[in-house]
Amino acid sequence: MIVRTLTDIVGTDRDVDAPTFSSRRLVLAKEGVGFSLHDTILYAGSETVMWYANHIEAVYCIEGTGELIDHETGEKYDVAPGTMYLLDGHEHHTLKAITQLRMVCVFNPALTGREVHDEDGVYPLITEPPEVAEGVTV
Ligand code: 9YT
Repeated sequence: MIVRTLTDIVGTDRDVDAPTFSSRRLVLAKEGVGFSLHDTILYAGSETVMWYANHIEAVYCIEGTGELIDHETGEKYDVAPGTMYLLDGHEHHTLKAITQLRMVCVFNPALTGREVHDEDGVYPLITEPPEVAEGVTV
C-alpha cells in the first residue's frame, strides 16, 4: 500500500508547473498500476488547449468554475464542482478557467512525470517499467 498526501509532493518533482496549470502527480507510471492520478490547479483566466492523442483522461472538477469546449463538435459545457468529463475519443479540447479550477485527473496509460505538452497540447507516449521497491527481491 502507498499512502501519500498533497503536502508530501508539493515542491518535489511530482509537482509540475506549466504556463496555465500546476499538476501535482499523486500516482505515476513508476507505481506500476496502469494509470496516473493528478490534482491539477488551472489558473484563473487561463485557457489550455489540449489533445491527448496518446492517452485517455478522465477529469473531475472539485473547485472553481470554467468552460470546456469540444473542438470535434463545437459543443461547450459549463464546468463546476461535480462535473466530470472523459476524453474517450482523444478529442481536441480547450479548458477555460473562469475562476481557479481544481481538477482531479486520471490518465491511462500512466504519465511518467517527464511529459510536457507539445505545441498541439499533446503529451508524448513514454512508458517505463514499475519501480522496484528498495529491499524487495524479485
Ligand atoms: C484537465 C487538465 O488539467 N489538464 C491539464 C493537465 C493535466 N491534467 C496534467 O498533466 O495533470
